[in-house]
Amino acid sequence: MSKKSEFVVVANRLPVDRVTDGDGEASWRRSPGGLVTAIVPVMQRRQGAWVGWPGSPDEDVEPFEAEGLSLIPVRLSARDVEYYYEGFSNATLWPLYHDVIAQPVYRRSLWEVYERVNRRFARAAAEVAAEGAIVWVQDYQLQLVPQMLRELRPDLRIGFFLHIPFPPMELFQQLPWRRDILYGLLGADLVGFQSRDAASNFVRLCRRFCDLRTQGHEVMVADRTVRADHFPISVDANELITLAADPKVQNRAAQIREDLGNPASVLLGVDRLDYTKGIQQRLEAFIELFEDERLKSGDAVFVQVATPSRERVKEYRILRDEIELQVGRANGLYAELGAPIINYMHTSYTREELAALYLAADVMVVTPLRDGMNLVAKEYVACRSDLRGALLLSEFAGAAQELHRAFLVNPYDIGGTKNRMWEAMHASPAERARRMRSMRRRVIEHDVDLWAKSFLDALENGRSGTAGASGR
Ligand code: ADQ
Repeated sequence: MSKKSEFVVVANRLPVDRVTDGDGEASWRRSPGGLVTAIVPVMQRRQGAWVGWPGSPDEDVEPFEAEGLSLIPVRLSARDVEYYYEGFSNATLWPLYHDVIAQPVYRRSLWEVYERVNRRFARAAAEVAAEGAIVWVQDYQLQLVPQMLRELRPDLRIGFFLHIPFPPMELFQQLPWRRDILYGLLGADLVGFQSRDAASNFVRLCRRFCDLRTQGHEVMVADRTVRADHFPISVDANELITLAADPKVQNRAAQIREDLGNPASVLLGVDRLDYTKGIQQRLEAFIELFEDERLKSGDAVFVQVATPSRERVKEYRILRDEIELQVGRANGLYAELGAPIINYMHTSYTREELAALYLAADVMVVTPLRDGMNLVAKEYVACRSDLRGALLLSEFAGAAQELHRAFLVNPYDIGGTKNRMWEAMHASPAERARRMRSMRRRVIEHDVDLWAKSFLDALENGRSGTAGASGR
């Protein structure tokens, strides 16, 4: 590899998807999503490179340029995908880091592949990074990369950001490879989390399981100081405001309401189909309002959009079946001909269609059992310049730390959720506007640009305990 980069992002996936046109011609298109939108401008300014998996197993892809980015593919075999991605990342770490909502799988064979694949990512990053470059590693699939990279390239300035929660001691303690993960992360100069609690959990665990000295948010490792801090991620508020102001999107929102039969209340859920998102619990609360005869068909419609996700992992298949059974049963009991009480869509939507759905919804229902942040809550708030929507938000979403004026709920408490849902549906326009105005201020001021900038400023300017940072 000849061309070296001053700024390198390392993530499980490359920020582009392969698309094939009508003539069978394949090309790469930038993936949708906040992370990509936030980081791409920074990369363009700094000759950035992005290291990641292109998305199909057993395929060798040469480094290439797309969307003005330098992309460095990492090859994964079908077995790697099964053991490292579906296995250790999504069947071990994901449930463990989300309060053990599902039972984590602890298998040595998964761990071994996780380690091997992390090393491959670290090598690829080491090869492409210029002397003293900034390397920003993303998320739970790559927690060993910081340490592996530091061993290969002590001159680099390494940052790590975890997009999901970081569990407390009582849970993390279960992980047979707990020390390896902690030391993996400690290879970074700065370890970023979504919440203050997550950062504190990490520091406490380093003290307890690695016997390291800590002070406030800093951990002393040999001759270095590693800083742990929180950087709550956000959305591109301007993009969403523009989208929501587009007459095409607004007309589509009106059309959606009409298609739903213009009920008094439209409630909306938008999630990856994941057991952490609390989809069953929120639908249960909604269905009980019919059972209790507080609602009848025509009063309210729930639109649940569930993006297909991780369908090769067993828990996800079971969850899909359970939700589909629940929806079918509820409609069977309470719907009238041509007017289901729950509209369930197992599909992905464009940004325009999502914005139209947000505008059509009187109550946005975001009730995860645990969530690092939850961008859907912030997207909804950004879209509602009209101040007319209400947000029902779980206390267990990172977003609840910032959006205090949402209708907050404990999603495990079905009775409480049901009453709060009712309250949100019947709140006066003045109350909705008051709450929404305050939440919008937060989301607009703390957008995704500020998130990326805060992290990178802290990484570049933060105190470094080592000469390895090469004078930066
Ligand atoms: P996720 O668990 O994927 O992210 P979330 O933050 O809600 O959860 O982001 C989902 C994104 O996908 C949103 O931008 C949303 O608009 C989009 N999306 C969802 N359903 C869609 C659909 N049907 N069609 C199109 N787009 C859809 C992880 C963590 C979160 C954390 C983020 C970012 O679990 O806690 O907020 O990373 O750090």
